[in-house]
Amino acid sequence: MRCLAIDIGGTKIASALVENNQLSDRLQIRTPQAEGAQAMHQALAELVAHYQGQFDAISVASTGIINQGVLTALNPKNLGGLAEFPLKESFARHTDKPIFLLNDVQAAACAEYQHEDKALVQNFVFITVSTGVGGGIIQQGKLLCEPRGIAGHIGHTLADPNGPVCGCGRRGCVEAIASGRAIEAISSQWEKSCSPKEVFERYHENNPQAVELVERSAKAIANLIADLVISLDTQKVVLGGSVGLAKGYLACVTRHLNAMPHFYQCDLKSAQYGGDAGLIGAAAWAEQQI
Ligand code: ADP
Ligand code: BMX
Ligand code: ZN
Repeated sequence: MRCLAIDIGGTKIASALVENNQLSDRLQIRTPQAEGAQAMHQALAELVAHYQGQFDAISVASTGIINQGVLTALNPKNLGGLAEFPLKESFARHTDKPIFLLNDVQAAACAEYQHEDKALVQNFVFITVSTGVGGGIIQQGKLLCEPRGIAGHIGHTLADPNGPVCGCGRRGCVEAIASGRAIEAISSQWEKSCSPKEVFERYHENNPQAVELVERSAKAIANLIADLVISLDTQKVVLGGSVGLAKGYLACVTRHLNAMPHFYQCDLKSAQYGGDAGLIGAAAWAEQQI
């Protein structure tokens, strides 16, 4: 099957044709910000038009809680204030082909779990550290996405009861401390303000402000992993997202995790598919549903 895979994140929308885990004609555009639902409809329409006639199905991996074809943002600030969007209907306007949908990080988990030895790893979690912090949980070999698409929203577990208020309305979520947006909220206020990408450049130059900020994010993710291991018997975690994949980040999380008692530790790796995990996982998910 030739699948048009679309990965909608808070910062970028990636798309590609996917067949047997191989990508072709990959495109990337910025996610419309503060421009409302109409701009999102328009962006998606243009994407589908580009691939028209070349796919057997569309599979969408999107940020947000995906339930009954509708995207509900847990943290609307990640989507420029867009709280709800009729994702399936938006695509159905432009195609008669089957449309599959799931959360972006749930999709990434499907992609990365494909190659695990199922006899060795039954409990697996993908964590993305990107615009937000998301998770895809595979428990006893099965992706948790029923009944409401909420499972895996581990970026909204508690990191610090006295931390900043998260865009979801709760105080002290992991996402409000570890995500790209959380890093940017602080680095944009520095005297020499900079982007998260530049924070990592300064981190590698041992700039104390940058080191503190990256350590704060990585420590929250290490604690999140420890909580998963002790509550779900998670055997392996894979990290993705532009912050999760940034040079030095995995090593930093690993150092914090290894400092914990051994019952809280697990195997920790980077996403093999890198920034394409969501696209490949969306296509794999569609194959599984047919
Ligand atoms: P999305 O959330 O749309 O899937 P990304 O995974 O690219 O997109 O994550 C976007 C976040 O990552 C933004 O907060 C951005 O500032 C940050 N970011 C982008 N590139 C880098 C980089 N090279 N190193 C660290 N952070 C980055
Ligand atoms: C947020 C939430 C999750 C998403 C995660 C990572 C929204 C809009 N999104 O926690 O559904 O999986 O961010 O998303 O509430 P990304 O955009 O950073 O890839
Ligand atoms: Zn939150």
